[in-house]
Amino acid sequence: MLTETPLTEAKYDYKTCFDKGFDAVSNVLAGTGSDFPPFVAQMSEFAMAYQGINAKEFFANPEVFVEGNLRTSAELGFDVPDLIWDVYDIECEATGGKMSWFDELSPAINNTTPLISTEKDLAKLTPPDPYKSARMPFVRDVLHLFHEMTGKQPTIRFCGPLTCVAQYMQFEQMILRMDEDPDFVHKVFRFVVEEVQAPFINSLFKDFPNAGTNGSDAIGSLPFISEEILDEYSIPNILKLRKLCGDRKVLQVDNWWGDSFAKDTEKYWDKKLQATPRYLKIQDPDLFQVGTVRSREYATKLGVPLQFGVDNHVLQEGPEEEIVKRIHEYMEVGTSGPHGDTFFLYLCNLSAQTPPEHAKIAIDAIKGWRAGDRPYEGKVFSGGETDSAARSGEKGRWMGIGQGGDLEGNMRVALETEAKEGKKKVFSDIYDSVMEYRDDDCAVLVAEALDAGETCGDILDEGLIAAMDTIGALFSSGEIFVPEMLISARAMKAGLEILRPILTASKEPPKGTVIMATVQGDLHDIGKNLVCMMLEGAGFKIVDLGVNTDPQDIIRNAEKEKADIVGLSALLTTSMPFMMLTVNAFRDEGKDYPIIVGGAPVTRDFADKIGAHGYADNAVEAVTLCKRIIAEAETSRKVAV
Ligand code: B1M
Repeated sequence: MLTETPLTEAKYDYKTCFDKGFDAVSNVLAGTGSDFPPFVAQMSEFAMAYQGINAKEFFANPEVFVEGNLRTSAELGFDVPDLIWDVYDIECEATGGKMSWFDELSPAINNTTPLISTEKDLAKLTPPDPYKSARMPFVRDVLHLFHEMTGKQPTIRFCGPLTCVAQYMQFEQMILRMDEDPDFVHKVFRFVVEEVQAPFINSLFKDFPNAGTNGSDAIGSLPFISEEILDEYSIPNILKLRKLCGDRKVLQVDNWWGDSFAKDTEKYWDKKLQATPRYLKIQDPDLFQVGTVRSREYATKLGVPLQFGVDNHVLQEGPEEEIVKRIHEYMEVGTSGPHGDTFFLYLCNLSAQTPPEHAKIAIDAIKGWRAGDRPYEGKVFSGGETDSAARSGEKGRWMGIGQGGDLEGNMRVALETEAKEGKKKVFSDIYDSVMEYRDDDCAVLVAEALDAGETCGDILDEGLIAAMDTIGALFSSGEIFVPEMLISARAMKAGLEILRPILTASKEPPKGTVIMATVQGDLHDIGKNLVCMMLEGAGFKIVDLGVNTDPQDIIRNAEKEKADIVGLSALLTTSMPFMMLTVNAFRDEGKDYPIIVGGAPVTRDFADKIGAHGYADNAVEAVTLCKRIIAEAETSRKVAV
């Protein structure tokens, strides 16, 4: 239940109760070593829920935000409080980005209509005023209050440049424009870094010259981007921002994932150290995949301080034993070797849904280990074949990648050879144009195939769909990343555009119509969009309702489009209940559509529990599932006739 005046007067001395923790963290970062390994936690949403505060107040009222975080940290015994507001939004919001606010979840940019799509949009934008625009003053007030209440230097939080540009341009648009018009994307980076971020951060440094900083970079990691994008856009802009902010070494961006996807993990860590020179941070799910021992060895070799991050899902879902095991291993391996006294632990992240008991179990596990209680001493669970343990429940690797690689050797060559075997040249040329991301060629080849008398159905099945099948398999196996998938889908769409008028005129039906939506309260759409692309590539008509979608809107559109299937995606545990509400709304109104669900936190069990018709772990499975549903409907129609 949310209360209106949630906080009672403070009973903790915030000026002293975190002293030991602050000392330990600064000794770790200085490389001088700490008597005990401290921990830090991303925990603002957890604090909001724990204190029973409405998000609209928590993320807008500096007093409530700071007090809520400090009180929760003191009450639960955190080593240090770590105040992280909705860092992904501040810069874009202050430039005019549209925000969505919720009651029980941090606010977020809704970039369904992005702020920057064209040169004209960019030219129209006025840089924000760091002292006046939107919630930039909220951030300043939070830092001042934190300093007043704790007597400690605050940490200036900001959005990593690449994620920040994605907020202005929308992720897919940013990736596609990097391929089509890199100069334009570089211009957007220049605007964001030079005219928005640097002035904002420097204005905060004016008030707190000795503050620390940290940039959050959700999208700045593999497999959302490729190593080439990292090298061309991400790292240079982090370095530029550092330069523009007085060349301070503390200017850092530390929350990359993707270590387990890198071709050369140690080289990836070298790159991470450019973004965060003072320490190496490796977090789950990648840490569990790559292994703590290998990570520790690398940090020891370089003599850099090390941070290990425990997965949000483990902290949230438990079970208790998994939380304790994970923390104990990370503490033990992290503190081993000659540089073991420059290790700290990270709890990433305690969400609004993390039960307080789990937070307490985690903190007790850390403190118990420090006190010498070590039931798992000498045991290492990470880095082995048990990678599914990186996720709770039945799910495999992150975003469904890494489950399809059952071919030996070069999977791409094997799949391409198989797909093209015995194919007419015209179809294998179309196939190749998609595989090689050649949009213009794809459109020309499809037109030529039509002129040569090939049917739309054959062009789809033998050329475009066959290529998207291969792309899906390569994505599942981790051989290609999200950018390649987006770019190949663009080539496939160029071919599809040539067929579209003929398909419409001939009334040749698509394989089925699928309504797709990210559910209410949720603004994540990268996974949903990939599912849409794969389905479109498989010959389905897609009606994409976007993000944060009201159940009644979904019903209305399902009716209007005479949908064969309704697809719901969710990335937040907080938005999963809206999946259930949507399924219930269909049921209550007697609308019997097959509803399929997916998204990282969604499981088959959950799908069954809420009465969804189907569940898919990833985009490739979603295509198989939709094909099956259509085939079953076809069979029962025939039986009925
Ligand atoms: Co957010 N975020 N995020 N985020 N974000 C997560 C999901 C989180 C796990 C990070 C963390 O804390 N470790 C966490 C959720 C915690 C929880 O709920 N337990 C989280 C949070 C909390 C938040 C905010 C509240 C801010 C914050 O971090 N405190 C805020 C919320 C905004 C809101 O929605 N209201 C927020 C914001 C953002 C950004 C805007 C910065 C950005 C989203 C950009 C965008 O989508 N346009 C973002 C991102 C990128 C992430 C991470 C890094 C990646 C998510 C993603 O795109 N995955 C994520 C952490 C992580 O995973 N490392 C995180 C890639 C995508 C391809 O995978 O969507 O799973 P996925 O799709 C797969 C399958 O699941 C499946 O197919 C896809 C391809 O194979 N699939 C379906 C998906 N939908 C399907 C539907 C189907 C079938 C299959 O049938 C219909």
